[in-house]
Amino acid sequence: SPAFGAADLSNCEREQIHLAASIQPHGALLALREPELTVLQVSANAAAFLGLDGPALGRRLADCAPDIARAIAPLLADPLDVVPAAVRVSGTAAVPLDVQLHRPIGGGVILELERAAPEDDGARRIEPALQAILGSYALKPLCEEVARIFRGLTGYDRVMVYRFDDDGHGEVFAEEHAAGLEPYLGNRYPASDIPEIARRLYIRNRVRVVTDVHYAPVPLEPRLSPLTGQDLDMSLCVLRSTSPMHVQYLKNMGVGATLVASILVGGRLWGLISCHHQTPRRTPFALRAITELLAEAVGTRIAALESFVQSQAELAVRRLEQRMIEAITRDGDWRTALFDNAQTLLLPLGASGAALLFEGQMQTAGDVPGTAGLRDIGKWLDSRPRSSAGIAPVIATSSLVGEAPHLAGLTRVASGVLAAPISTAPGEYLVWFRPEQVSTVTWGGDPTKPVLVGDDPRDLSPRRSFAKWNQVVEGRSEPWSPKDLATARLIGDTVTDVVLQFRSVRMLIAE
Ligand code: BLA
Repeated sequence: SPAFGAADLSNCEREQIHLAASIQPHGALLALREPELTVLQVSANAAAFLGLDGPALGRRLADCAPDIARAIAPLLADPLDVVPAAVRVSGTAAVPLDVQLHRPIGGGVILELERAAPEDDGARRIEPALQAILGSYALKPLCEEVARIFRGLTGYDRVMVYRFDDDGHGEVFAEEHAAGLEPYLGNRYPASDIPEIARRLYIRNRVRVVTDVHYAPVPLEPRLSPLTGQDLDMSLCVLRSTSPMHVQYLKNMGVGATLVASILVGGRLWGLISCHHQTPRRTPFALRAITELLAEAVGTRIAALESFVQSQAELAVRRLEQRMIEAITRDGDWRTALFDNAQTLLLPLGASGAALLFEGQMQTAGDVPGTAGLRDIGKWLDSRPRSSAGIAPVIATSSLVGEAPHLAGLTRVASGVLAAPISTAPGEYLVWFRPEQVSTVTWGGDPTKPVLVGDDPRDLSPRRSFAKWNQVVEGRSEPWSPKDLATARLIGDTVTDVVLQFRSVRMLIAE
C-alpha cells in the first residue's frame, strides 16, 4: 500500500491515512510512555507551542509541562483507548490549552494540544437542536434541518449532508450555503471518492477538521514510534494531517477549511455532515464535541425513522392481503386490490413501476416497459435457475443489462428488476422496476459538455466526481436492499397464498 502522501489516483484507495506521521500546525502533539510519562515523540512545533526553552523529547511531562501532567493524571485511570478524554489546562501557558488524550494501538498515550477558544455559547444551542433532530418525522426534512442547525452552530459557509447508498456511492442529500455559492445539492459521486480505509476510520473517529487547506504539515520527531518501531497509529488524532489527495480536492473546490462529522446508523457509516468554509477556520474542542453529540442524535433518529418505514411497509402488506381477500369475495378478482391504487404496490419497495404477469395476462402500475418488454423479462426470469422444491426465492438485479445484455433496450425504466414468483408455473411473477439512476438525476452541475475523467489530481472536482459516478452506475438502478428483498418476498408469499385460494375456489365452481 502507498505510504501516507505517496498515493496517486491509481492507488489512492489504499493510502495509509492513519499513518500520517505529521499533524496540522494549529496544535502540537506529544506521545508518552506510561506510567512515568516520558516524552517519546513530538510534533516538531511542540517545544515552541508549549513555550519551552529546550526540546521536550526524552523528558518527563511533569518536568516540562507540570500543569498538563497534573491535569491529565486523573484521566489516565480511564480506558482512553475506547473514548478519548479532554481537559482544559489554564495554568502557566500564555493561553489556556485544550488537551485531548487517548491511547493508540501500539501503546503509550498521545496528547494533543490546541489553544482553547474563549468560552462560547454553543452549549445553550444543544437543547433546541436536539429537540428538532429527535422530533423530526421524515428523513428529508430531518437532513435539511441538520444542515441548517450545523450551519448556524459552526458558522461554516456551506453544510452538506451526504448520504451513502448500499453500493457506497454518495449523494449530497441536503444542503445549506451562503448566498453566491454554487449549490451541490443532488450531486452524486462514486464510492471510490472516499476510500474504504477512510470510511472505516470515520466510524471510529467521528469528527475531523482541516483548519487551513494551505497548511504545511508538521512532522513527528522521531518519525517512528520508539514503542513499536513503526509509524504512530494516528487514527484517533484530531490533529492528524489529512490525505494530500483529499486536500487537493478541497483546494480545487475553493474550500479553505472543513469540519466533517460521521453519521452512524446501527454501527454503519450512513453518511457525513460536511461543513466547508472558503477561508481558514478553526473550531474549538467544545464546539466539536457538540457537533459529535448532535451527529450521534441524527444517527439515532435516522435509525428510528428507518424502522418506522419498515414497520409501515409491513403494515401496508398486511392491508394489501386483507384487500385482496375482500376483492375475491366481492368480485372474484384479487388483482383489482393490487392495482386500483399504484402507490399500494410501489411505495413499500421504493419502486417506480410494477407489473403482474399471471395466466398470460399483464397488469401494470407506474413506469414499466412495454408489453413486449414485459414478456421478454418474463422469459428471462423463467431462464433463471429455480430451486426444485416449490416456489423460488425472489430474483433481484440492479443491472438488468449487466445480466441480460439482450434486454439493453429496457435499461432506462427497468435497470432494477425485483421479481417474486407467485406460482410454480413459468411466467407468473409480481415484478417491480427501478429506473437507471443516471437518467433520474438533475443536478445543476450535470455536465452537458462531458468532463474528462483523467488521472491528474488537479482535475478532482465535484463535476469530475459526478461524471465518474455516471460512468460507474451506467445501466444500474439504485440497489435493492435486503429489506426490499424481504418485503418483496412477503408480498410475493401473500399473493401466492391468494392465488392458491383463488384457483381452488375456481376449481370448486368449475366442478
Ligand atoms: C476523503 N473525500 C473524502 C471525504 C469526502 C470526500 C467527503 C471525507 C472527508 C472527511 O470526512 O473529513 C469527497 N467531498 C467529497 C466529494 C464532494 C465533497 C465527492 O465535498 C462533492 C461535493 N478522493 C477522490 C479520489 C481519491 C480520494 C479519486 O476523489 C483517491 C482514490 C481520496 N478522499 C480521499 C482520501 C480521503 C478522502 C484518501 C481521506 C482523507 C483523510 O481523512 O485523510
